[in-house]
Amino acid sequence: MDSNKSDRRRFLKQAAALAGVAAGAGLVTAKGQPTQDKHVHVEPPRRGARYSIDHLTHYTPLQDYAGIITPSRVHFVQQHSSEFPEIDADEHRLTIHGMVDRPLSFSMDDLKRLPSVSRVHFLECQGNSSSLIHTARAEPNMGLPVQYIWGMTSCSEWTGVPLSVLLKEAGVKKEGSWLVYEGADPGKFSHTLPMGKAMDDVFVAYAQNGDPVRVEQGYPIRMIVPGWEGPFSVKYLRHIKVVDQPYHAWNEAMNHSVTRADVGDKARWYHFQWATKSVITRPSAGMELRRGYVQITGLAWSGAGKIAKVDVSTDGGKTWREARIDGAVHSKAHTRFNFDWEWNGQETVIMSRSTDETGDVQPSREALYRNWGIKDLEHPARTTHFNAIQPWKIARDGTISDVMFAA
Ligand SMILES: Nc1nc2c(c(=O)[nH]1)N[C@H]1C(S)=C(S)[C@@H](COP(=O)(O)O)O[C@H]1N2
Ligand SMILES: [Mo]
Repeated sequence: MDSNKSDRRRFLKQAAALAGVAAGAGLVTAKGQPTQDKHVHVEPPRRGARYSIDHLTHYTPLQDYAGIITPSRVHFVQQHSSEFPEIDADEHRLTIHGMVDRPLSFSMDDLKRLPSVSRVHFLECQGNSSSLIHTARAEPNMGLPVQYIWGMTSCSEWTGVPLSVLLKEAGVKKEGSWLVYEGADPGKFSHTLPMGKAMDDVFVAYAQNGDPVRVEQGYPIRMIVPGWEGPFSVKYLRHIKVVDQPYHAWNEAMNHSVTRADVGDKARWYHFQWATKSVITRPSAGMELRRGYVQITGLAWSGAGKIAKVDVSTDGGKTWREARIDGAVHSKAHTRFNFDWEWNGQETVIMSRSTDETGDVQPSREALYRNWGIKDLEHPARTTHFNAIQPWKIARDGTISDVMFAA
């Protein structure tokens, strides 16, 4: 072991030994956090609008910002409680227990002394862009279709401590093959994670775009599970238990599993990694187009890695041309694409199709349903993990509409 490594080990040991002692002052409290900017974000928090339990939802206005970083104040929100927990960061602890050699408890100060990483990653709710939303009626103040259908994804630069650092410090026992972990919100939102992913690129984030993690996003700490569906990224993270089997936490069993007729109505269990997706954010439904030059712009992403290319069709999918990627391409992150177009005033349909670095291509709705072995809209499988190509129809008068289920 080189001296640098052994220094670091000693440092980690000291940090762990500090655990349990109240950390110093100076951390921002929940009250000091920025709130939603009403000018940009049009929707106030709503209760139980689409779920049977208390639920707070905000959709990101994907059409209203540039580049790939979602301004923190308009990050989407999926919160399974009637209000956000107000946590005193000075008192907050993260414990690791279960099948470990040394159960540990970290204060925020302990965590900030440990080696950190800053990574740009998207988060996306398992229900984002699902056919359920395409066929639901918009409620007042939900914004344009690209916002309320696609806006349960956002992308931030997150900073925190690799989970592998914490788990190695605790010493995972041989039989420890899964984690089950819990947030400090009233519903104790919990999730399961296989050890392989936990040791790979998962981290415990305390910063979002340079600021402390926003209250709505899990202040003071949340799990970031890059590329996997939203519920894995537990907010207000409090306990991590190392276990030897997957758990079916409430959210996984009730909210996140999908039954399939072709396997005797058994659940497929929950999904893990997002497949590749893309959407044209401008021009999109609800906007009006003028003849002549049009910049088509949008976002593409994949849970499997980097975006390799994005193709755009301006003739309803008959022909495709490659879009320009603009700015940085991060792994498991939103990627900006632009495409120059001349609209001649004729009726047409525009759409984007992403390909990721593994060669996976975003499917049409028909191809997706074929893959899933389902035929129709009424099937429950349609409600999660939807990644079909989004067609926007342009009428001769320049109005634009969503034709996912009408084309
Ligand atoms: N503690 C806690 N973590 C949670 C949730 C929650 O309600 N409570 N919602 C989950 C779901 S369903 C999603 S999609 C993401 C949303 O993260 P966001 O609200 O920061 O956008 O957080 C996940 N983590
Ligand atoms: Mo979600």
